[in-house]
Amino acid sequence: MKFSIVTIFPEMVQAYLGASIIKRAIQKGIISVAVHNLRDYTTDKHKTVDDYPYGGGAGMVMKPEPFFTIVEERWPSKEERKIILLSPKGRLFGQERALEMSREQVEIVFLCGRYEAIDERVSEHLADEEISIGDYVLTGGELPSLVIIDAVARLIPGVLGDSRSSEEDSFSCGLLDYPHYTRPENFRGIGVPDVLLSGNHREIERWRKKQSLKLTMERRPALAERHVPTPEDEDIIKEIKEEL
Ligand code: ABV
Repeated sequence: MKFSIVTIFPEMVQAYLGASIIKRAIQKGIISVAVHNLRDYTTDKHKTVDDYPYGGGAGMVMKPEPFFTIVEERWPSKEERKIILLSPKGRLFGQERALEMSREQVEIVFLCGRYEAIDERVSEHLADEEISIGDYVLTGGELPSLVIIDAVARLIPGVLGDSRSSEEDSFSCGLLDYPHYTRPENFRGIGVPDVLLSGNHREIERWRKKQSLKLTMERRPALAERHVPTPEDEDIIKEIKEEL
């Protein structure tokens, strides 16, 4: 899967891409991430990427030309690209969108803005989609791009080791993850739930499912509502409610 990031701070994203699982996925050739400096697509001697806002007001606005120039030069065919603009105004990114993107056949290009804003013509006439990673305002689209690449990459077969499947983590089944423990069995007087030491795998699976359901109901009621329970889940949910 091919990703590109367009930014005025290539070094910010290169640092993250050069470590751990994403680094290995790139080395293995499962994903590629090309990082492009937006300033290389300016035409004036000062490499200007921003200007004052029409209508006045505080802050600067990123100019449309460098974004249009790089896209038209590097990804001229609309059929072979998906242009994503990161913005707090975008549609909210989540695990479902990550899974869809992991099956995407065309190159995904992230346009990162800085300063207060990007000229509206970029979102209206160049981007295919505007995406936000959450309801908070960041200083630029670089972290959101990396967040999305990270969430998408780990869903592509071969990126995580075979021992680590993405099918069991929080959200993949629509529920929060259950609690995990490792050695020692007694840490500063704090033990491990007996059931995990019992060797009874059916009981362990049931306990884990109950913990997941309970935590999701407590912390993320909207997520819990969307979960479609199996007959065994129904039984566990009844038990949780009786314990309240
Ligand atoms: C993109 N904040 S996405 C550019 N939540 C600047 C700020 C920003 C994004 C988000």
